[in-house]
Amino acid sequence: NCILQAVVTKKEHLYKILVIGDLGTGKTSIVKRYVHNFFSQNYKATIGVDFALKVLDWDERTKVRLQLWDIAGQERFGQMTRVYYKEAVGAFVVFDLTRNSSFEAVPKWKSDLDNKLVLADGSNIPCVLLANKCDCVKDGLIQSSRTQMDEFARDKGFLAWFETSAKDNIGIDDAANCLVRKILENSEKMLNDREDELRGMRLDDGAGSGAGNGTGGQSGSGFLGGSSGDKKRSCC
Ligand SMILES: Nc1nc2c(ncn2[C@@H]2O[C@H](COP(=O)(O)OP(=O)(O)OP(=O)(O)O)[C@@H](O)[C@H]2O)c(=O)[nH]1
Ligand SMILES: [Mg+2]
Repeated sequence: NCILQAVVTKKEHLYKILVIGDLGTGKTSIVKRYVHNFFSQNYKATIGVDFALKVLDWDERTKVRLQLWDIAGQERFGQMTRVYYKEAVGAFVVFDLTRNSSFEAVPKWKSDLDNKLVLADGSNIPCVLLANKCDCVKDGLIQSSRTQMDEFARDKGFLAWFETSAKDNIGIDDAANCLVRKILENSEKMLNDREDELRGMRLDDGAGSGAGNGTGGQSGSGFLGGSSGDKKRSCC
């Protein structure tokens, strides 16, 4: 009985997540490390898009399936990106710490994303910036660079940024957990907004029908569209 109840009450979510950024920054390597705990030095450019599925037992009541869309860097803000972006609820933008041009491209990837995709409530999808190949930077980033990165990420509307290495398995789980936490928060909020909206509609119906309200305890003031419009950004 207990097992049956646990199965029944477990919430399952399927989320589409994008992995974008310049050619050769390590998108495929990050996905492979995250999903298969595997790394290879060989570079094989992605053509179009690759898919991977990561299943997380988030907590005892929540299972999360992440459908990772690993998009070829060579797609560079083309028409195809719009098709690939559709219905995604979160994203990683990846740059290569050893290649400045890949960092300079970050704002372009971010604005391409924001221009082509918004959530149901009109806000941008949560996006985490990954500074990859940190194993190649001797002693890691210095403090002033970190402060600059904090500012850059905030300024460009990223939820957070992480130093990562697909090679040495650094930062990837933390970055993914940060993104998933925000996505779950967003979907909970959207669900609540929708429930408020439906409740408002029901109350409105009751008031409109004229005859003394049937459902006990509901007072008259039905209100519609209770969306707060408060799009708070936060870092985890
Ligand atoms: N040292 C080091 N090399 C890495 C890391 N991540 C990826 N690489 C190497 O960088 C090269 C490119 O990696 P990919 O994962 O294929 O890059 P990508 O972003 O998927 O490239 P496209 O598919 O062309 O967009 C490969 O040779 C990888 O082995 C890392 O964290 N550290
Ligand atoms: Mg790739």
